[in-house]
Amino acid sequence: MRTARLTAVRCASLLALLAGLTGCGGTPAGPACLETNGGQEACDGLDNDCDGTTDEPDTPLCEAGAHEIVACLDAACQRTACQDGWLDGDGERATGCELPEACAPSPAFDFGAQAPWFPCVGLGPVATRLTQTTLFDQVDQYFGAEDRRTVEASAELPAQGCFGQVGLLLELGCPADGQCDYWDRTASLGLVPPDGEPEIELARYITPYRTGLCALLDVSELASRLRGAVALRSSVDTWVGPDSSQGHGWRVSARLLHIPSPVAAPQLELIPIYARTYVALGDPGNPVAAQLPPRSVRIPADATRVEARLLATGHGQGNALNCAEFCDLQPVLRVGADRYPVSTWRADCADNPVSPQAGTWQYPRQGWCPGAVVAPARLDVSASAPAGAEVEIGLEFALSSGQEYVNTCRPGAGEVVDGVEYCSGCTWGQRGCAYNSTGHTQPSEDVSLVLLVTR
Ligand SMILES: [Ca+2]
Ligand SMILES: [Ca+2]
Ligand SMILES: [Ca+2]
Repeated sequence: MRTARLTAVRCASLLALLAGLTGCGGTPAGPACLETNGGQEACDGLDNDCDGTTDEPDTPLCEAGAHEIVACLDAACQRTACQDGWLDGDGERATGCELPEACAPSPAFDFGAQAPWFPCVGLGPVATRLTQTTLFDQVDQYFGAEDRRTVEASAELPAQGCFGQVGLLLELGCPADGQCDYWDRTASLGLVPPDGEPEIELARYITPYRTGLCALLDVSELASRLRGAVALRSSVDTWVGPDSSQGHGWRVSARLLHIPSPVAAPQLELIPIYARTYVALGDPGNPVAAQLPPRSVRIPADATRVEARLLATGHGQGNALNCAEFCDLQPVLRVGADRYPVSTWRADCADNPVSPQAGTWQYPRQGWCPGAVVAPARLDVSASAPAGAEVEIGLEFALSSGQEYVNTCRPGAGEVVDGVEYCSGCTWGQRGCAYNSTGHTQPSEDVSLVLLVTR
């Protein structure tokens, strides 16, 4: 309770005061002041506590709604502003400033319209509303006295889950001296889970021969992991560096673009199955299952949909059928007893807008093109992965005809004559079985796999 009661307690004469003849302390008196609102100042145009000031601002007159700044103006409590970072999204006073600024609606961006090359294009009106977070900023990657093939970073992403889309802007440039690696290398950005789970491959791309690229990708399906503090890895499988004669490496930049929407992107539960793994193929003595053991996974009891997100690219040449870079070999996803062949062959490499390049960029390849991002395959496997069930998940590989691939052109597969091993079926007609680092390299598949669970 404020000190003011009837002002009369401090006055000589109550009657005189009521008559308006004299004021307190002998000052000329105005009309009599009677306490109102129990003597508590309120925002009502009255001097409720009779202290001579009406609706004095040093008194908390107005109660603020959610994230509001309010003031008593013209005898009424009014919102003068929303707190920083908040908006009145619904126009309703009762809900206050209920909308985080980051969640204010933005037009959606049509990432799919840029398939299959996903070049960097203007974001149009989307650009004004998105939140950008730098993951890597012109980071040099190379191999040499210092091994910078893999570099790590951390970032703080927006915490709120009100983003309708999450984009990835990837820029691959040449080192400062302009000397890009001469060769096409497999590269990826990985998300490192905090709890020792397998790394989640955010994006994979293949470097162009001796030039850079820029790609804009939709990674919204991973949105549930793209918030708050994250740890990241950038890997480029390069073997050149500052002292090399075939280019000096690469320079990597990447940013995440959180595009707001009151309707958040589905927060899929991600179950990482395989981090990016290099699997040797075509050798019955080294089966895939030994390199990539099947994993048993408990599907959440409230799962309504289970999808697989697979990244797979074939590498190696000079083998039987020129596998696995230049042959139509397929990953086959196994979920329980069911098998899902995935066609990865790309016959469109010659259409790549990242061209011309210095090498054989036009040739079709298994799952990739030089200078292009690798689009993940997304398969609905709900029918094979019922809610609550324990399901075994694995990867196999077969030729698109369904036949098993056996590389007859490999060390140990040939016939030894006078101490020299001779192979058959080699792409170039060569007889030697041994791998080298140029025209005859081990057939292999580079894979990563994550389950996306809708609950
Ligand atoms: Ca007052
Ligand atoms: Ca008042
Ligand atoms: Ca509101």
